[in-house]
Amino acid sequence: KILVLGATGQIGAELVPELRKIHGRDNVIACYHSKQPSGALLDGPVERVDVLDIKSIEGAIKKYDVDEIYHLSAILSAAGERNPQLAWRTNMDGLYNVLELAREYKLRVFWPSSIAAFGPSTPRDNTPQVTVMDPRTIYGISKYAGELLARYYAEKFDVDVRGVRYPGIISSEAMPGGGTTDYAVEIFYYALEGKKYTCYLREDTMLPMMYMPDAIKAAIQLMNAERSKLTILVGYNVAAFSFTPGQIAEEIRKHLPNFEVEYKPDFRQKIADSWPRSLDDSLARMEWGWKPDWTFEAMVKDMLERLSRKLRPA
Ligand code: VAH
Repeated sequence: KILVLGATGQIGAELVPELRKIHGRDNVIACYHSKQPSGALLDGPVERVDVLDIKSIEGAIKKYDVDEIYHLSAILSAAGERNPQLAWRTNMDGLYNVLELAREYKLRVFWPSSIAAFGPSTPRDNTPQVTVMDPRTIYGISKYAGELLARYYAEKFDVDVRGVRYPGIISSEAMPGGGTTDYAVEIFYYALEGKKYTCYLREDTMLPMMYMPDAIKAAIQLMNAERSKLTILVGYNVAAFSFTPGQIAEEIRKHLPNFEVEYKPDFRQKIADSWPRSLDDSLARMEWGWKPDWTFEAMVKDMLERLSRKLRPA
């Protein structure tokens, strides 16, 4: 049985249905804490779990006879800067609790890191897998520390934990919550509602991004990989495409010609400027066959099609 912690978040909302298709609806438990599950998540078992309470997670592990955990619960980069103490506890103690239970119950774990683990002195173009890491957000610090802690548990206690460093993720089913890359999802809603979008990043801010179907594929592919072939286990760079707010606005205008965007950078500009513009994901390609399916143009077209169906129900 598989426990998905953080199932009502941006990734969980699409990962749970995909895992249920593969493993069977009743074998994937969608766990939530503050945000109530809705929609497709209710097509199978749901459970309220507090990742800061190890007994709460342990209760779910025993109740469902769990042998695998996808631990997605986290407070993201922008939200974390508004409450760094809560972000550190949620991101670090939550991961620590999951790793301790994985050690005790011999569970397999998927846990994502992020490009937020890089920082201002990291080479920003084609950022290598192994390079200078100096995260400056509490979220990025917790993600880099999480990579070190997870790898320690893998080496010291033989815990089978695996993960990738996700770039910004664009999704049609759930909004991201409190990230720096959220603009790349919000912008589609404004375009489809015929409203001008005020972007909180400069027009030329280049960031690595990925469409959700590819993000889900990366997680499942890595968890299915032959463990002996994985040299770093967690923190694999994975990339699909990079774009700027100006470029995605231009691509949307190919479908919605009158769409307008104005740029009013806020505190998130400094976060974005500390992150890579593009990633080198050759190690993931070499060790477990990573390769994105979606191009930037195909993602924009698919997002507009899916959201227009959602916004104008038949
Ligand atoms: C964020 N969406 O913006 C997340 C992600 C790389 C970005 O970690 O914080």
